Amino acid sequence: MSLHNIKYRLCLMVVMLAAVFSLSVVHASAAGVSDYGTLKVSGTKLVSSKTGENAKLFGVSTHGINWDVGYPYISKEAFSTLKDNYGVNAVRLAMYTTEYFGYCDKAGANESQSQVQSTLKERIDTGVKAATELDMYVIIDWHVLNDQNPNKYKKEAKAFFKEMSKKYSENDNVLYEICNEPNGGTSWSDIKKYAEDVIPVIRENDPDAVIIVGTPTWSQDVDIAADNPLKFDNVMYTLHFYASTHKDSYRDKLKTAISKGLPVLVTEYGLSEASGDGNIDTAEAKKWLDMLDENGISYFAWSLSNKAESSALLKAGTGKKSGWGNSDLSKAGKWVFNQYKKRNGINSVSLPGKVSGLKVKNKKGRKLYLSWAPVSEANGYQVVYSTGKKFGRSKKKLVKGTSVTISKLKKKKTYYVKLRAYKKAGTGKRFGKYSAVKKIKIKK
Ligand code: IDC
Repeated sequence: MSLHNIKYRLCLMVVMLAAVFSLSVVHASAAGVSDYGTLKVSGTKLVSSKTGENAKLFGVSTHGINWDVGYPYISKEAFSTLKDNYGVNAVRLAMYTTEYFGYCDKAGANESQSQVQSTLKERIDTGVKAATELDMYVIIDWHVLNDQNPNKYKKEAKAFFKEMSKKYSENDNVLYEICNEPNGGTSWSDIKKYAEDVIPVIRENDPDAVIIVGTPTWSQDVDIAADNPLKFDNVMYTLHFYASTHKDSYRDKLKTAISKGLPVLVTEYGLSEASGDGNIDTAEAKKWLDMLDENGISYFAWSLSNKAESSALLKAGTGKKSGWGNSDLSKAGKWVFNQYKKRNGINSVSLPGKVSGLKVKNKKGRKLYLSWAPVSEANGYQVVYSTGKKFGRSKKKLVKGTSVTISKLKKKKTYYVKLRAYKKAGTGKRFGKYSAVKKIKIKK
């Protein structure tokens, strides 16, 4: 093959790759914080305080944020890939309390305990900020595991949740999970004692945040919690399952809990065995998700990681920290995200058309006036503007009509503006193609 020919083929490949890539970009988003608003618990369900409808979270949990297979995925880029490509609308930040340089027990790191703690709190802050900017919900998870009984570090937990609930008291999108998985014989009454001490600490700063409480035996015994629930509002109880290990008898526990009126949230599930590795069982996982959907229960997949274990959603060892396509996902990841796309119903409507006729004019006082031609069947439009050609650090705005004024722009700066139509679909929105980009300089 001649050199020319090789060059030609390489060019062709690049063009084809670019075409494939552009197909996988942003086209949908599940219902977000701007749709549901603050969440609250009503009966057995998590509901929107705005509309009263059942709020459905299609969630993903990080791996331990203490760990190099977990924290690198705490970013706006990673979360927006989850949101835009798969309709994920919530993330869970799992912070181990003991393992892997845990918050309470650094276990041999070459750092002081308080350095470990401030690093972990910074990671949480990055995650909460990213989720907030992306209109997503976020759970702050106190990941009790090796420490078994949450009472062991109750003092630390109270201080931690006091700080978190103060810091995020204005956030509509933060949920608190106060003990991941009590185990080692920890009883429901032990857990209740812990919860009764920790919940008021959060309530003092954030009176109506949703608080999630773990249940005995690695958060399996929701049936036991249902016999004697806590006396607080806006509390949910967690059930965790790993489909290859936990089957009918565990679904029966859930059935019992629901029949007794317990509000349940699945903050962790996997397709794998309980170890997080081994066989994956999609048939059992499907039974679980069907049951959860029928009962309006939200769920979070464990875990957003490239660790070589079958529960990890990314392909083992993949280097990409965001922007994953199908080939970057593990078997479990492909299955989970495919289910999310089906179950959130976003793809159930056709794409809206591309916006045409965008006009942009300067308006007095550092403002721009935009107008465009309507797209048939659109429920609204998303306007995107930025001072960067490539729309880095862009701002986004949802608009119902076919014109809008955007303000607080920077004097003498050149702005790039584009927009796309959306249709309401399932629990979220489906976006059409972007209009042509307009460029305009803000007059002084
Ligand atoms: C697992 C991780 C694994 C890690 C192990 C111990 O997948 O890489 O080595 O923890 O820290 C849970 C726990 C969750 C477990 C997961 C799979 O909440 O921390 O993660 N699992 O074992 N409960 C049931 C299963």
